[in-house]
Amino acid sequence: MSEEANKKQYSADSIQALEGMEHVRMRPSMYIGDVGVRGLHHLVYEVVDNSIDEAMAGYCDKIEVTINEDNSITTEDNGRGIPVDLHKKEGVSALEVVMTKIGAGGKFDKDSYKVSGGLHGVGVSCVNALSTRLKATVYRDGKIWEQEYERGKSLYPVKSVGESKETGTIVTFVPDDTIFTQTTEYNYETLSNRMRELAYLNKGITIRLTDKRNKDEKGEFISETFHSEEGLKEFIKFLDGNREPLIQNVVSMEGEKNGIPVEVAMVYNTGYSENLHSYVNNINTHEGGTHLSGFRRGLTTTLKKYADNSGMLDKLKFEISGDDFREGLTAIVSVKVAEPQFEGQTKTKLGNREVTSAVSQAVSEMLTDYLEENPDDAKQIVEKVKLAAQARHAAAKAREMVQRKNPMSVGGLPGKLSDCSEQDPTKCEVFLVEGDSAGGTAKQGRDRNFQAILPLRGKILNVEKAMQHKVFENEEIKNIYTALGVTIGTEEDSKALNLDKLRYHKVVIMCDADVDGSHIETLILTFFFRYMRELIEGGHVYIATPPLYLVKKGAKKRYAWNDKDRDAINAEMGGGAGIQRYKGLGEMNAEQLWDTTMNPDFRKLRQVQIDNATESDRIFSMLMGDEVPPRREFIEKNAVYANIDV
Ligand code: 0RA
Repeated sequence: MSEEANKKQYSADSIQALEGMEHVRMRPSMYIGDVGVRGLHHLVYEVVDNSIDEAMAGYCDKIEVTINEDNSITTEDNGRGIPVDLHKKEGVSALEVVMTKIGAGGKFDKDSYKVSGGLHGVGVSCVNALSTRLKATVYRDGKIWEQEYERGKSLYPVKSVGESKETGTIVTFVPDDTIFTQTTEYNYETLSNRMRELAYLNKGITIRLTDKRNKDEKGEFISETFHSEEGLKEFIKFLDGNREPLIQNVVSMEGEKNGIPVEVAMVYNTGYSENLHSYVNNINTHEGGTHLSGFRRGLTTTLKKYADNSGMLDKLKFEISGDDFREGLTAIVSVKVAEPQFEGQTKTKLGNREVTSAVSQAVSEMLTDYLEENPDDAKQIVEKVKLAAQARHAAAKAREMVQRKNPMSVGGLPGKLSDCSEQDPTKCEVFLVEGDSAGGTAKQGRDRNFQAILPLRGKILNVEKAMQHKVFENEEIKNIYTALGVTIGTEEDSKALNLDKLRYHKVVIMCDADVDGSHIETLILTFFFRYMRELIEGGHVYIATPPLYLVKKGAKKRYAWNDKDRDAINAEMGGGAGIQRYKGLGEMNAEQLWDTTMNPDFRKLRQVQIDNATESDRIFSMLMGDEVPPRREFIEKNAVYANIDV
């Protein structure tokens, strides 16, 4: 190429690079999912993923993440350091290319083993584009190198600022508040859960998280160090620690099948729910996919074969179904796939066909060995499967009853439901209200055009501790199902939910603002989480927040949702206002309830989101399970539910 052509080529490429970075700023959601709390935290995961890649390639074993006082983030690792030599095509340092070119990603060498790379796999340049400032410091080739950027543009060429024998990369970034307009404040708990998860998924690495915004009693910064020697085996003990084990051992395996690294760990508990967690390249695949199918297949065939040979099921009069093998099962499946295909609504379902048989084989081998070596455990498991099959049989009957029309009500809807007149589900809301009396007030106060009311009598069943057929037989739960218009259960998966006919796109839980109210709220959320998770994931579940106080002076009346607002309003009114503390919904009249809690123009609805499904599972099993001490400890520590982010 002539020098002229060369120049032209270079500037053309750099324009493209610029466009790439501009595009990230123009359409950030395309790269990091959203620009809310999730997207903000995603920036950290993106950088840490690169460090994890280094660790998986065998070059790094320490990662430090720091939330700085100003909510900027610093990550530091002891990997090889981002290369700083001249990038021939771009004519600048490789570091600059990695930081400022979209799609340059991490490794240039196609053969290098790269399987991580974040949910969207967009690379650090994306973090750079979405930060007002970023500074990269690289320890490599005996020197310390540095470059800084402003909204993705380098401020000066990479320079050497000192000498060092160490290797590694330090990145500090300030999220751009013109992009993350909702908030730029990091949540320690959210980052802590993710770092813990990463440490379990990548054993041997030490990850330290420090929060420089807060100090503990000893005057030291809040900090945690995560490290796991046994990986998934320890992860599952952490996850299932609040449930009573059926067998004492963790069944686990780690290996490679058809070139795909597979890790599996499973335990059985005495409960009735099935808790499967699956990961692809450290990403939680909520929607499952081929690796999970492989796990199910391997589990079912192996256990079925064992059970048939044992003769323990000889007297059973009906077929065992796949579900029966998974009652009381908690399992984690983690695979590393070089070119993962993600499908599904939230792009968290693995599509790669070849993975199914790899996982299925791995599970069969692992389980066959285990059952042979542990006949007592094997017997316990088969007994449990048998019980599950019998219970399922009963549940199927109960479900038939739910779906058959209830003669007590009109048009198959529960008699207690006060429906709205609007028929378009996207415009409709249903309030699940604690108690008949508050239900009555809500019924008077609502806008009957689009708001329906379903009163619930007292506490609904704790589904965490109940067998499936008890859940389907429960009166209040039946009412919820039928009111929402969803169908539940199919042949192969009794928990599959059909949301096509969802009658209301907003489902609002409205309880008293007291201990009982929050308990009922948790019971309903547990039910949704275990049996209708898609409803939460679809963004349909909300929590109403009634005010805590009425502040009154003369003809002036204002509501307050917390103590601070109460005092501020009182001060605004010149002090000495009368203050009424609402203990429950029942103390408000219809008009007040409408004004404060139901009127879309003024109410404060909180949308329920699942931030980290694995951690949410652990929390629900703790909140609603048998073990009292961890629950008390948790409730004392957290006024709100940590990861069931409401
Ligand atoms: C490009 C190539 C190589 C490593 C990295 C990037 C890298 C990126 C980050 C981001 C945070 N920490 C990181 N560590 C490394 C390969 C380096 C080589 O071949 O020597």
